[in-house]
Amino acid sequence: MIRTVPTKPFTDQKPGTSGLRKKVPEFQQEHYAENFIQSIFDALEGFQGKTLVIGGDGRFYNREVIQKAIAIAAGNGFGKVMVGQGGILSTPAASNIIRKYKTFGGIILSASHNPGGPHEDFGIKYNAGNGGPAPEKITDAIFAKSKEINSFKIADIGTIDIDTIGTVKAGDMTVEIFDSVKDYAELMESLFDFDALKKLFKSGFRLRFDAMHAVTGPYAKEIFEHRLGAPNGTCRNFKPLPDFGGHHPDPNLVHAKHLYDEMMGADAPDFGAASDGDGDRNLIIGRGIFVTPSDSVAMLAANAKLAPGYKDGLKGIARSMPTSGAADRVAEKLGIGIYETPTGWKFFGNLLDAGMATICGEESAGTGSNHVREKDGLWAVLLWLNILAVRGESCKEIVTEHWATYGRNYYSRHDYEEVESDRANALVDELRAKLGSLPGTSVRGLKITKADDFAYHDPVDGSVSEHQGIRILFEGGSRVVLRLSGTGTSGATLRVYIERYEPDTARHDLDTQAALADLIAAADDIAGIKSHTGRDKPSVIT
Ligand code: VG1
Ligand code: CO
Repeated sequence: MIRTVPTKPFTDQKPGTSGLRKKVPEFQQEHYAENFIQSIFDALEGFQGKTLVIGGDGRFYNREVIQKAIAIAAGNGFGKVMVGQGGILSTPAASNIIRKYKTFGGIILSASHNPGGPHEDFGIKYNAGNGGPAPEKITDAIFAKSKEINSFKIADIGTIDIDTIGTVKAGDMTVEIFDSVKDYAELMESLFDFDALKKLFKSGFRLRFDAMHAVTGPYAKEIFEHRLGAPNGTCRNFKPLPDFGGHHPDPNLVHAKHLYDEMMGADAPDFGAASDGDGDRNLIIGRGIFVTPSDSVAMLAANAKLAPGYKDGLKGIARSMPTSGAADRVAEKLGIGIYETPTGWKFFGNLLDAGMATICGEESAGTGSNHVREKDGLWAVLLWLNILAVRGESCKEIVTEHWATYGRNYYSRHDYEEVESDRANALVDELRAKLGSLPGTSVRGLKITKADDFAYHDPVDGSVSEHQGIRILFEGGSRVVLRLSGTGTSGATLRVYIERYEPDTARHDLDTQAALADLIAAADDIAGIKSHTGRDKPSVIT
């Protein structure tokens, strides 16, 4: 039986770059999750009788919302839902399932790298039939629907057993519970030289992969240890936990410091990597060298041809605007297109669908390709491994050689988290107001050549996205970018991105923060970061 349950709008449901993210207690309010799921369906058309994919990163409240999503999908007339076993699907795996089985779309439950648990974060997002995050047109429509919602439709189907693989009926709808890992592992096998990787591990190559008690654990175990023969113990923290073991499943130098320390230690493995809550981000650390995500996308693009899936070369590279320009130099050398998009994976979708870009990347540890429509943590690790296997060199050798060829882009991001929203907005407003007066002036001896508020003109559909981050460009290719995060769940997060290009090989082994010190000081002079935020230093430096 299908019930129409009266409800009223929860007006703060603005889905950002990655759907709706809120603290668990907010999601636990009566009808809150139901409202948002119904708003998604209200914003869509033509799904009657079609298939919806449902899965999540296993965080606290995942299983409850999976049940709600199944029942509301049945209430709204979907013909079938495909649910990852145990409610588990990494974000890239979900994207793959949506594409591979030509489904209508999918609902992914995750708050990515944010912590999980009864008082931590939860999230819901919708991915369209191309497997990618819903474009702004759809997220705006979802928001509009969430403002006027007055009921949701739910089928009384009881609790579905999501742990047993198989197909059951739920009212008029079919529910298929499938192996969360198999299709994804097959996709990876189709892209990379698994024989070469097996040989690499057989020769004694040591990988350390930290799943951070998040969703990639089962994927990494299957691929690295079972299919590629890496020794048992290669994968650490591989059991997904609802609270990620009490840690932030954020693969950066702060939250994966133990991995960094191990990789810099005396008995470091050859290669270290980690992934985030929902499996779309990656951290890459070679023995004795951390690879910044901006460098990683450039290096993967430069060497992609060495992997079977990319042997014919790349169509183009796309990077988000705050990501360093390292990839631009690779694109130039390869003679292929380079595209600069706003922050957030959804902006890559059109370029990938149109065959204009093959590899995409963001400074926030997201790298991926046209194999799915999300960034993909394990994909990045496997491409690195494939490159290491073919070149027979260490990660450090590959990185230093890359810098020698292209120059080095020193790069860092400073985050000021949980700043009062009014203060963060005041900073941005004041900065915006003076952008016109900056070019031609010098700060700390650095000459500003250009200052603007980034607007993106999508070359495929012509849509325009404005106010995507303030850029201050200096002579010589240095740059400071400031923007407010769209994914935080309390207060505002100010992100300051700092970049300096260094062509001189003799100056490629400086400490990053030292190499950027004058730009960091200049950014504060220009934007009044300390005075506006009331902080004397960033909360996170990556
Ligand atoms: C952050 C990152 C951005 C990324 C987004 C989603 O956004 O900066 O690059 O696409 O998170 O990542 P923001 O607005 O907080 O800066 V995750 O791993 O959700 O999917
Ligand atoms: Co993520």
